[in-house]
Amino acid sequence: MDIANSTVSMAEWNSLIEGHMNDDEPITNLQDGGGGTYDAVFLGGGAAGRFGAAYMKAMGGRPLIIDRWPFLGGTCPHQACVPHHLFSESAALLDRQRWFSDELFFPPFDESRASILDLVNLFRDGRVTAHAFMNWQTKEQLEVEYVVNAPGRALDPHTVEAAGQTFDTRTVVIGLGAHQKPLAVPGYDLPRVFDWATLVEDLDYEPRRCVIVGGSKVAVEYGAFFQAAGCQTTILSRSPLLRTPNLHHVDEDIRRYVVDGMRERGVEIIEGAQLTEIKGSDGAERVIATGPDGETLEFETDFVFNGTGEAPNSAESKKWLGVATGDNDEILVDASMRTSVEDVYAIGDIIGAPMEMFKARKCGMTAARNIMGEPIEFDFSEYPDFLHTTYEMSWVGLSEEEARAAYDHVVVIQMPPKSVDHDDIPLPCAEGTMLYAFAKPGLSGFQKCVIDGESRRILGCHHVGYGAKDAFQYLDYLIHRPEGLTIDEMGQMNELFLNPEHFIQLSRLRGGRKDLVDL
Ligand code: KPC
Repeated sequence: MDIANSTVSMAEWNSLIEGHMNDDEPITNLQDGGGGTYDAVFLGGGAAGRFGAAYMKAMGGRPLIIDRWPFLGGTCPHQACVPHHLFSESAALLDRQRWFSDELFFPPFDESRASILDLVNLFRDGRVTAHAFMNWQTKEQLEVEYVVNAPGRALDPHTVEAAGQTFDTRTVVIGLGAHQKPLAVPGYDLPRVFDWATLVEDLDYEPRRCVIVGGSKVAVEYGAFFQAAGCQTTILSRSPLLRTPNLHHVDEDIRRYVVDGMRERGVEIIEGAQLTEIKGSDGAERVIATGPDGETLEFETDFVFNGTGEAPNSAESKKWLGVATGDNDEILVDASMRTSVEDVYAIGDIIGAPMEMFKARKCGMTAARNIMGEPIEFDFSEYPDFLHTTYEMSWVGLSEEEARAAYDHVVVIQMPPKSVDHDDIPLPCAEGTMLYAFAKPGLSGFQKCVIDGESRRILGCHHVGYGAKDAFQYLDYLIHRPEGLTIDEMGQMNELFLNPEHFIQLSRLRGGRKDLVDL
């Protein structure tokens, strides 16, 4: 189907995408029928490819995106970030309803109305609108050419095939993403074993008893949601929760607040556990694991969730083009996103961790700029991070432990202060925690700012609550500038009171001292 010369409205895109979800008719948006030479063909129209192509077009280049799905945007709006945010926001609301059941204006909490399936269905029924927007924006506003609902294949670094035609290009940019690795135990493929993708594709019953495997973001985020939605959840983690290799700078106090809070809400967390088998006659019914002391553990279940790591989708690109890959199948690139093969670039999740949105999009931009003759490097070794439990947890820079290992005079400003029991202090409080602050102070969150007492520079910021994530994007930029950000500069900022992380006002309370001390 050729749409190059028609304006497709958002509403029309909705039905066009729905209609093509289960067929393989390509949808083409090509200038000159795809003739001539492109500056880059982006294989994969997820966040990395879409942003790379948009940036290249904006620079005056000619990009082409090819994607196997009938929409652009990739897994984010289809199976990953967007449903995750819907579920996490629901978890936070459910959590508040539970704590305030039959108090104030809250009705008695009715667990029968808290349904994972309802929320999955809500997402499934609504996700096409985000897909429609991606297609509409990319064509009408960004003026980028694309072929969707057709897998692409690189024949060599200058020729790509898709939808029955070949395209000439100066470069190929591979952004084909990653997939969930299956659990490496017998029973991994039984019905009722899910991951973040199959959850939204296949769930057709209300889960009651969940076992999650994994100890990082996905395990914690989905575990908190399942529990809040009334599904009794056990998390089996080899390492302490949130102490996994791909997760850096998690402060121990913050981690404990979050993990203890999950336990208090009923999540069973077993650290040092190793999954050995999933059993069941026509679907997962029992999970067998080895416990921290070598004991055998057994759990009844109707819902196993694989929250372990993902693997890059690099096999085909390796076969087509011979690009070099690393130990985890990631395509190896330099800081300009160049692979081992001349004129071939790789971007996003396919180059390995961190598999985060900022990295995907900036990889795309970096490749585009280099291809367009603007040499630039992208270092993503330091970045702000976040996750959700029934709270939002945000962090950037060094944890207190990391700072103490690297600096002689570390000063910590935190809320609640180290010496005060959280049940005795209704702080921090702001958006989303005001009711907790007044009725259940211990639930009002946790925050910490780590400072080098000598240079007075802020080394790290950590927050559990709601609404602080935005600030951490800017804090990341400020503290990682060559000149950094001092407590004195923080104290000069204009707070929008009550601001969720309270960092500005607390810096102002301490900034007058020449010899900085904890607060
Ligand atoms: C609406 C939204 O930003 C979530 S989907 C993101 C896909 S993309 O814009 O291509 O990074």
